[in-house]
Amino acid sequence: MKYVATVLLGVAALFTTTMALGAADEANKARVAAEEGAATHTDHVEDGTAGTAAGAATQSFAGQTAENGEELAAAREPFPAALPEAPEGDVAEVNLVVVDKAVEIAPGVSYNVWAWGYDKESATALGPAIHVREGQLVKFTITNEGSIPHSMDFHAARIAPNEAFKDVMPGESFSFEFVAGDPGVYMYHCGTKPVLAHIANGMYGAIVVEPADLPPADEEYVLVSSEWYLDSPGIDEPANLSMDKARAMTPDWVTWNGYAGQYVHHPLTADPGDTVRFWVVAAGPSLDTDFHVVGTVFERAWVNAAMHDPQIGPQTVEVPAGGGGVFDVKIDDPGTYPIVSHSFASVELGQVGILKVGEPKGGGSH
Ligand SMILES: [Cu+2]
Repeated sequence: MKYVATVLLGVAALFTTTMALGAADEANKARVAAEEGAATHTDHVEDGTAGTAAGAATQSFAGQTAENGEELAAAREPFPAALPEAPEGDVAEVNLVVVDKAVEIAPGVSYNVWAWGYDKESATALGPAIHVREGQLVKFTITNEGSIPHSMDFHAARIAPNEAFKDVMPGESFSFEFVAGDPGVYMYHCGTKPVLAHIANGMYGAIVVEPADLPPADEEYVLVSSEWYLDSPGIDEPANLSMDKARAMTPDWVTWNGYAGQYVHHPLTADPGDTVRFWVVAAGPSLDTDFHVVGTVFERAWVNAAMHDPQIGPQTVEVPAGGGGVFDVKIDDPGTYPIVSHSFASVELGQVGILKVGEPKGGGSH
């Protein structure tokens, strides 16, 4: 109970002050809250339920950012959230390369990921948002330029996984194709064992399979949630995966599109009265996302990305790990509207962004 109370207090502070995640005092509150959470978890492990070496292995680095983290976050180019164009015609070619590299996942915090990209230079964690139209043939090629085997599992595909989703050795390429026959937004990820490690190291992304008959939207954004489990703070040198923390589901950071609070520093935008569509995937590897936009109600929600039958007017919708959802909001009043998982421990750990509608008055939040 103490942990819950501490998190709620920390979140209240986060929301009533600057919303600038990573600001020193907020980061400190987050760290203290998370350390108490880790302590609670350690007690649990010592009960013998998890059977792993706890203690130092589960020390939390939550909220620990570089001293110049705010400047770094402000200067950094955010992961593109805008839905890219779908290709014309009957075929969508998707060629992704995998490389090992260190990327930033929070202000001044770097981590050794297994990165996806259209080329080595742009590869990062997560992989690029892919947009195809219902009925298109997706011709996919993975090229593994990393140091260990990887693979590709498209949740949008109906295909024998033992053939299509097989491991691809370093230095090799592999192709398969499928018809994008089921509209929605889907997770894609590396399915090589241990899958927990490959997803936790950044090997996921979203593919939008757009149906022909969707009502129009003025702005469309793709948001992928995921959590990060660090074996060090990642400030002086890149962190690697803590498999103990990943198994225990005690993340250090939880992010939209791979970087804590990036759309607080670089808000998503809309004009008053716009219909804004969010294509949301919860990549996990283990946590769900309770999708909520503060200050509004969903105009339409295609729950579980089942595109035939939207719900009208829900406030918060669960997006399960490995699942998706599609959400329309229509906001008339200019302002800054936080985009969160309403499981607020995740906000505390970085899963918050801002939808900036028009030219807001004042600088604060609700
Ligand atoms: Cu992999």
